[in-house]
Amino acid sequence: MSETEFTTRLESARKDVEACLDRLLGPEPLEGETARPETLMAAIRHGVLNGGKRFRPFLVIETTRLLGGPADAALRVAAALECIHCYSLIHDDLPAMDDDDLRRGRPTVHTAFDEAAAILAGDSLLTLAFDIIADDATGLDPVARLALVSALSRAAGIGGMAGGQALDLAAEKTPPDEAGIVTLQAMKTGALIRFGAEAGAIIAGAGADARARLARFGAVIGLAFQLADDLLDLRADAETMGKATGKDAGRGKGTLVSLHGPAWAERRLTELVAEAEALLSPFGARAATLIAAARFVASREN
Ligand code: GRG
Repeated sequence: MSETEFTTRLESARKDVEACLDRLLGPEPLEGETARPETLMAAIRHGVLNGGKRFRPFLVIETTRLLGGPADAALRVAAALECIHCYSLIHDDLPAMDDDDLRRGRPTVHTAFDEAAAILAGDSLLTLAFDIIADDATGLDPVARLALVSALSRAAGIGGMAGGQALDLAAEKTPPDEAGIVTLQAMKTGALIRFGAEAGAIIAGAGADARARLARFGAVIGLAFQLADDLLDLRADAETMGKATGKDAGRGKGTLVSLHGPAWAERRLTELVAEAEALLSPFGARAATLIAAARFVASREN
């Protein structure tokens, strides 16, 4: 698949996901809700409808398509996953964590609103994600919905993203060794990406083999995603050398790139893309979009 064809696919998924998120984040309370407070909704919308790549949702949509699963269910699960990703970014930007003023080129939620609003926007998105999946409107049988809820809880929680963030904060005081860095990154960044790929198998009702294969594919491109992110940070550091201050100085410290250097990272990215392709080889030509996704991750520029 050419880069242009891939970009068209990614863009089309992005539009669908954003339209779905826009509907799910409307002002009208759902059955069982009392009201949707205006300022809270504005903070949530600020943190979600603000121009992300929507790569994790794309994986849900494309892995479901690969296995012939229902596209409307995939779209809702994709939107749920993006809600969790956006919650994590909103909380990560808080002063108690990364303390960032800008996200996706716009003021962070706590900067545009306040810290309490950012905490509550994140909390609301985290719970909403599970409601979106559990709702009858997702259209999957209850066993599949429960499997998705369980897999997403584990990807986002103690042994996944939140745990990875805890390890990352601890790493500022005690730098981890190489194995520690790999574990931290697999949890903090990799777990949601892995879920994005595995979700298609659950939605399509695929067997354990396909599910394990797609989960492994997700884990491999999750590693590539983080490695590419570390390379981008290194380049940004090089550009701002001498100008960077405080937390922005040396963002690339404590990463595999800082341990082994950019040339090693480029080689490792090539290996990871090859591994991702090999994992999808049983699916033949139908896997072309996901293989292009692996290449996109490794060569991304933002
Ligand atoms: C607060 C529980 C909690 C977790 C935060 C996601 C995260 C964990 C921290 C973000 C720090 C960071 C920049 C990690 C590197 C990889 C990453 C997740 C980048 C952002 O994801 P993209 O590139 O962003 O998909 P967009 O904006 O395109 O959605």
